Amino acid sequence: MKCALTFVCITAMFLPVKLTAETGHDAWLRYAYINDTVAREGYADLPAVVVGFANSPVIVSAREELIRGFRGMLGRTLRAASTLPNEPAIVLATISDLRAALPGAPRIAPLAEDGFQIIRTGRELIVTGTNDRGVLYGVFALLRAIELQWSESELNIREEPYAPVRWVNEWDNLDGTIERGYGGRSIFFENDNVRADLGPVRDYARLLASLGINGCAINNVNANPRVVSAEFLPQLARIAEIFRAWGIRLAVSVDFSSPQRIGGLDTFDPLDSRVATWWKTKVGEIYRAVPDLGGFVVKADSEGRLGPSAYKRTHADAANVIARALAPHHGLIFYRGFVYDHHMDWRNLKNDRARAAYDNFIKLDGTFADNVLVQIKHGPIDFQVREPASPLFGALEKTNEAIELQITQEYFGQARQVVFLIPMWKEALDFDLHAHGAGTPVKALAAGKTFNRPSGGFVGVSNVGLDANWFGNDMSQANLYGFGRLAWNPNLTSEQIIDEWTRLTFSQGPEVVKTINSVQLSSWRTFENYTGPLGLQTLTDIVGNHFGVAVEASERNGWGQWHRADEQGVGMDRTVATGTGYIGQYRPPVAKMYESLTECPDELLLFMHHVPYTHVLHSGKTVIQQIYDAHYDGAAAAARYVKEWESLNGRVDEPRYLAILAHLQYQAGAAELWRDAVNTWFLRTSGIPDRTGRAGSFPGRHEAEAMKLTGYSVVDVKPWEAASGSKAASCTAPPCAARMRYDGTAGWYDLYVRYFDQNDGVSRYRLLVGSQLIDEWTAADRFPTRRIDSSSSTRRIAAGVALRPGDEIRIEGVPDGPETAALDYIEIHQATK
Ligand code: GCW
Repeated sequence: MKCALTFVCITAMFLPVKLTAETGHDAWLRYAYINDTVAREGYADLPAVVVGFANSPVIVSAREELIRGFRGMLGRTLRAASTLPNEPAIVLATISDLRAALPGAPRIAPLAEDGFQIIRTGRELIVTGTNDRGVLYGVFALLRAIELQWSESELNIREEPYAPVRWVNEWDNLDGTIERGYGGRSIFFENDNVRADLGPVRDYARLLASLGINGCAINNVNANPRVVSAEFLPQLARIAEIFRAWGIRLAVSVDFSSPQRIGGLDTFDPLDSRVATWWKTKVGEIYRAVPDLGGFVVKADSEGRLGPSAYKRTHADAANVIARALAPHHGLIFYRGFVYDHHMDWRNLKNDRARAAYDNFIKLDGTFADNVLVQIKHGPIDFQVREPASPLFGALEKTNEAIELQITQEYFGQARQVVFLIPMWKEALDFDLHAHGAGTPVKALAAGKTFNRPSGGFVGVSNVGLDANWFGNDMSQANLYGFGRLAWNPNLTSEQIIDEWTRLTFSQGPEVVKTINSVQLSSWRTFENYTGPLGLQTLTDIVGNHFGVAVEASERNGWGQWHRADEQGVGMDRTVATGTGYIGQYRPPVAKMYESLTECPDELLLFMHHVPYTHVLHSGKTVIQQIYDAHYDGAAAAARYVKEWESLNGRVDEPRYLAILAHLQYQAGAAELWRDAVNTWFLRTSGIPDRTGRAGSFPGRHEAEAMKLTGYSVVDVKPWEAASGSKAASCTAPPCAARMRYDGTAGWYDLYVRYFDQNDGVSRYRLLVGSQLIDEWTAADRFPTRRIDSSSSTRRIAAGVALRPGDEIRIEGVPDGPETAALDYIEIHQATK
């Protein structure tokens, strides 16, 4: 029924819709009721019965999902049947079952494993696939299409996955913590056992299956060997059973020294026959408990993990001994290419961690068993804000590969900031490495297409936790969604992916879609601008929590994330001519581009070259000016996100609206902190002023250390750029107060208080003008530090305060435990509202 333009209709269009509060737990599978009557009625002709041929757990999941989706989106409960009824039906069947059950059904052209086809015949709606999984994927595609309001005729969909391997890894520890996880504790483990309640695992498996993800390694690559001990296997079997119903194969990370640590042998030498026998027996035992185990992930000789080097054996020796044990069971081993020396001499200008993966693996090409995949991080270092694609993808011709992408935002604000990673991954996936002439993008190499490999694909490090919304930030869910969509079809664009995600996760409302898409799509560039432009890498505390800013944390240590910024210049010289030779690991057309100062793209300049600050970029700006400007641009964009999000008040359900608003407000403050820290560092180090005069000048700012302090003492903050003026006021002898006299003109002002919220107490703050209490708050956020530094630095804005010359502005701090209600500064700005 079309809505004629009557008074009732017009009023109805503008009446605020009461939005149901949401937790984010259903992510993009909310199946929100389609309010648009016309769109909903478009599906009125769809059959009312769903028939699932075969009673396999996957087909049952598919049928139940369809019922759930229809009920939610269309308000109709489909009848479930196991044989064809006397009326039109939605038929769920594999291609072979379909032939038997519905001989008149159209012929389906051959499809790759896990592929599916949806066919609307005059009577039936058929969802078929090469296997049960394909049928399930078809159901999810159908439901997605309905939620996106495709027309009924568009429901004829045929898809095949780009690659056979579409896995996620979880870095969960058996004690329930998660390495680099920001969404709460493990959904799998607790107190060294598998959790009693696996409800969240079921919900997670459903999310993964909706994207076509078909494998999940559930424990940290820094593996506890106990995960494959005899007493643990029945526990793994419980998780495998849940995964099975969603077409997901369970996998585990194993410790390479297991034969010694849990096997009772005195060795784990991969060439020792006792070790080979141990792996065979152990693998047999595991497959008895989990017959469809996907396989193992192995991190060896990396960041302190034991590996084949202990016996002077190669990575191929190591991978193959386990591969031979897995092969009879069709198990795969993902051997991580993340192997490097973290004790490198930083003074040697020829040393280079970026070289490590290639140098370690190239000589082994062709020696790995067919069920080994070398799992390679997308860039040569470690998920930095900007890296080139790893040259190893283009170098291995006779080895299976998988690309490792990091969904969890370890180096991207740890779910406290919005960073949509898909545009970054797309750049890597689409980058042509010229491995076999032109036309060999990373995605084709990783999927095994270029060199016709038996296996290959995509691995995403996801690290979801028990938080209702999985990641600690609803916006971060877009990265898991995007990973899964790209693993299925890397030819999708970032724009397509975010548009689907926003509509499914929030709403079809044009303002919502436009605003969220634009924030997400620009967020990587924004984050790069204030955390590491020009290929500098992320200027974070790389030896600590990877969260706050610490420009020199990368230098003068063995970890090899050097940017070599000093008084004269900045950047790593990785050229063949004068540098580490890393660029020589690329095939000639790519190497030629990176080697040349004039051809190297600006955004990777400092990753490839060491240049003076006055070097002029393609944009016509000098390097130093670009550093300054990028930081101002990034901080301005982050501030805009808050305003843009505020325009959605009332258009997004309140709990998610408020939670995301709080993250964006934090992010805007963090971007400002990074801007000031990095720019001050470069200003001081280079001695070259910002030609716009912004860097180093902070209008309206009053340092806490310059205020009249009682109970507070002034402390040095380290690294020096982490606090404004390098100092903070820390409350050591309460009661504590910091006072200043306002001497500006009378008017309305916003007061920005920058303070430190350590994670070992809940301090309280009060902001007063004269004797009037303006604002009070507690420092109860979760930041990864106990120290007064850039990781604990955050800000509170008291907006719209009337100030008169002579007013006293006072902040009172009440410390709690070791947390000292510390203060950095107050800034007074003209009110914006
Ligand atoms: O990025 C680094 C992380 C480590 C991680 C390692 C890896 C699991 O900081 O926490 O260890 O990479 O990928 O193995």
